[in-house]
Amino acid sequence: MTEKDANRPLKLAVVGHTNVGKTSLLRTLTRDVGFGEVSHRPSTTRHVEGARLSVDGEALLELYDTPGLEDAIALLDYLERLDRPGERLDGPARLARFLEGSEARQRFEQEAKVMRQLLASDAGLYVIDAREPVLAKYRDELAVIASCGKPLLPVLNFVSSAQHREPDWREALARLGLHALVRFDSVAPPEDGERRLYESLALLLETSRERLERLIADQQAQRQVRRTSAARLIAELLIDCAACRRSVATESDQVQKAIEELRKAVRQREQRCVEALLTLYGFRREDASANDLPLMDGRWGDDLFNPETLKLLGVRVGGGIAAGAAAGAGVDLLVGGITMGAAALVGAIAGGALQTARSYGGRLLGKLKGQRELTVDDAVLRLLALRQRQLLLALEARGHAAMDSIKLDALQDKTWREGKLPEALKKARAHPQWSSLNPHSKLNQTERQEQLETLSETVLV
Ligand SMILES: Nc1nc2c(ncn2[C@@H]2O[C@H](COP(=O)(O)OP(=O)(O)O)[C@@H](O)[C@H]2O)c(=O)[nH]1
Ligand SMILES: [Mg+2]
Repeated sequence: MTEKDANRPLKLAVVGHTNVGKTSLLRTLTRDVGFGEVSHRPSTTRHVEGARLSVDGEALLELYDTPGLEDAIALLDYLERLDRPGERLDGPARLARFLEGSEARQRFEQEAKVMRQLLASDAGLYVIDAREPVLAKYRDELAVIASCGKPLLPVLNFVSSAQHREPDWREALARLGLHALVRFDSVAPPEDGERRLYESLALLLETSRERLERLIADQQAQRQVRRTSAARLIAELLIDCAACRRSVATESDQVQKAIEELRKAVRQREQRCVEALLTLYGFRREDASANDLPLMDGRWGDDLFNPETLKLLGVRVGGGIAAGAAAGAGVDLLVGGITMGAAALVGAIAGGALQTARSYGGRLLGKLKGQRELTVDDAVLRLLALRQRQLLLALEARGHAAMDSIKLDALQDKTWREGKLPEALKKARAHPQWSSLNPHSKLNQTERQEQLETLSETVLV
C-alpha cells in the first residue's frame, strides 16, 4: 500500500478453514449480531460479504468475509504443478496463473474466490480454531494463503476453550514466518481485544496506522458513551420503582389485586430496562428476555418478588412480619417485596392475602383504617440494581457472535446488597410524580433530573 492510498478505507479479507469462526469474528468486530450467516455446519458462507466501519462519516476499514478453504491440499499440489519446464514462479505469479485457468472456475471455484478477495485486499486476517491440532491441511492452507504476498495476521479463535493448542499454533505459524498474532475469541472477546487486533495490524501496515488509531479511539469513545447511557437507564429504572406507589382502601378486597398490579408494573418496567440495555449494546431481544435470563435457580421475571431470591442474593430484607407486625401499628409490612403502610394490613387480611399475618391480624384490626399506599421495598430496589449491573457486565463482555442466551453468574457484588440506599432513591420515595409508573407523572422536573444525574454517577461504581 502506498501513501496515496491513505485516504481510502483499509481493506481486510477474513480467511481461513471452514467453520473456524470467520463470520463470527466479523459479527463481533462490526458489533452486528445479524451479519452474514453463522452455523456449526461447514460452508455456510458461500459468497463474499463485506462490512465497512466508519468514523464521522469517513470509511476507515472494510472487512470481507470469505468462504472457507476446503481443499487446500489438492490446491497446493495443483499450484506446484503450474510451473512450466525451466520456470520457477513465485507465489503471486503462480496464483495469477491459477486464477486465469479453468480450474479456478471449476474444481477450485471456492478457493479462487477467497484468493481473489485476498489479492484485492491490503491484508488478511487468518482465523484459526485454536482447539484443532495443526493438521497437514492447515499447513497447506497457510502455504497457499501466504503465497498471495499479502500481510497476514493470524487470529486465534476459541482461545477461551479449555482444550486450545495455542503453543502448537504459535510454533507452526513461526515456521512460516508469521510471528505476530492476536488472540481473539469472538464469543467472549477480551476487553482490549479489538484494540490489540488493530494495533497489531498497524504494525503490519504502517501507512494505515493513522486510520487504525482513529478507529481505536472512536471505539473507546463509544464504549464510554454506552456505559454512561447504561448507567442512566438503570438510574431511571430505580427512580421509577422507588417513586412508584399505589393507593388502596385498606378495608376493601382490592389490596391483593393492587399488590399484583404493582408487582406486574415493576416487572414490566424491569423488562423495559433489560430491552433498552440489549438495544444499546447491539443485541437482540431474544438474547435475554425476562423469562430466560436465569438467575440462581429461578427465573428473572418471577424471582423479583420471591423472598427466597432476596435471601439467596444476600439482600437484607427488612423487619417483616415477625419483627414488625407483632410490635403493632406504625410498622410497615413486607409482603414479598411490596411495602404496605401499616394500616394496609387490615385490608390485606380482609382480602385473604396474608396467611402469615393472620395470627397478628386480630390485634391490629381495630386500630387501622383508611387509605394506604403500596410501595416497592428497599430489598427489591437493591435486587433491581444488582441484576441490571450484572446484566450490563455480561453485555460488555459478550461478543456479537454469541449464540447462547445470556447467563448471569452468582452475584459477587457487595455494593448494592447492604449499606444505605442512595439518597436519590429516598428522595424519590417522597415524590410520586417522579415515577413514570404513576399517573400524573412529571418527569421533567429539575430536581428529578438532578437526582437522576447523581444516581447515574453512582450506579456503576
Ligand atoms: N465457543 C465459541 N464458538 C464460536 C466462536 N467462533 C465461532 N463459534 C461457533 O463456531 C461455529 C462456526 O462459526 P462461523 O462463524 O460460522 O465459522 P465460519 O465458517 O468460519 O464463518 C458457529 O457455531 C459459531 O457459533 C468462538 O470464539 N467461541
Ligand atoms: Mg462463515
